[in-house]
Parts: sequence; structure tokens; C-alpha cells
Amino acid sequence: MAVQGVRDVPETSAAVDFSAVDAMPANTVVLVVPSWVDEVAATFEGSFEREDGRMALAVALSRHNVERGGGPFGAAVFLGSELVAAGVNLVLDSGLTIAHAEIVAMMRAQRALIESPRTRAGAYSLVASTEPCCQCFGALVWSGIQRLVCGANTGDAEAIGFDEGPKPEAWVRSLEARGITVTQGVRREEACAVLGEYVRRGGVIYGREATTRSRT
Ligand code: AZG
Ligand code: ZN
Repeated sequence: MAVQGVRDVPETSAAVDFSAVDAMPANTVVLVVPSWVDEVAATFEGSFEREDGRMALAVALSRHNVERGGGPFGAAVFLGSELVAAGVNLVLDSGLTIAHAEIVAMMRAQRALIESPRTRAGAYSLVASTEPCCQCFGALVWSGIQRLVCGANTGDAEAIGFDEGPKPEAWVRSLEARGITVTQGVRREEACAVLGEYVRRGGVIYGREATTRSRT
């Protein structure tokens, strides 16, 4: 694994307190979601009644993450119009290459449901500022989520240098065959603007060379 001093990434490190993580025993894996993520979601001025409004939150999360030196991706899990969990890409903060925005949102949603099970039935949706990479595509299949809503597309992420991995060419059809509906291109321009802003700021394009935060 290539080692990158992620703590040197501007702004991100200052915004995150790693002391709790560093105090954890080596047989634990901890993903700390910065408190601003839930603050952004809680103070978001917009309606989640429509898909478009739910995507506005995912894109806003991605934008805030870029402003804090994180990767240009945001996601959220909804039950109907109710926000269950918000996520941003935390690869650079955590040194964990799986910490994509969609994974963070899905893991947080699953944890929220363990802690307070929803009695209301309904379809869960994952709203992602960019279409899922191969990893998040796989995780989505096992999640029980029934709707995927995407902003920017895979080509948009790859155009700025991200490697989104080997997804099946007919990935949308393969999700739909498993009962997961897919909507693409919602607020794509805004989501792409965040990808562009990441490049403009000289953001790190991490990928197959694993990104590891050292304990310093
Ligand atoms: C990514 N693609 C998506 N959709 N989300 C993330 O968090 C990513 N990180 N790298 N590629
Ligand atoms: Zn991913």
C-alpha cells in the first residue's frame, strides 16, 4: 500500500479531531463522521418531498466536503422524504479507502436503524451526488435499499481522474433486475460543478494506491 500523509491535506485535518480514533485499540476500526455533516443536514433549507430536493442535500454535502479538503462526493439515505442518514467521502480523513460517501451514508443508516428501528414501512433510497463506483454498487446490492438516485455520472468522475472501477456495463439494468430502481442525472450540472471545484483546488485524486493516514 502506498502511504500518503493525509494529515497534510489542507483544512481536513484541522477540522477533525483524531484523538478518539488514535486512542482506539488496534483491533477496532473506527470511522468518525465530522459533526458538520449532520449540522449541514439539519439546517438544510429545502424540501425533501421531491427527489430533486433530496439531491440538493447530497450535492450540498459534497460541496461542503470539498471546502473542508475532503473528496467531492456526498450522499444520503432517505425513507420516503425522511432523512435517515447523511454521508460524505471520508477517505482522506480516515485513511480508509472504503469510506466513500455512499458507504458512509449506508453504514450510518444501518446503524441508525439498529438503534431506533423504523416501524413505518416504505422504500429506502440512496441519493448520491455521483453514480456509485464498483465498490458502492456492490454494497448497494446487499443493503436493502430499493431506489438509487444519482447526480453526476461515472464518466464525469473519471474525467477528473477518479477510477470508479469495473462496474458491469449494464449496471443500471442489473440493479433494476434486483428490484432497485435507478434515476440518473438529477442536478448533474451542480454535482459536476463540485467535481470541477475539487480539481480547481488541487484536490488529491486517490484511488487504487491506497491512502493511509499515519498516526503522527
Ligand atoms: C467515488 N465515487 C463516488 N460516487 N463516491 C465516492 O465517495 C467516491 N470516491 N471515489 N470515487
Ligand atoms: Zn464508491
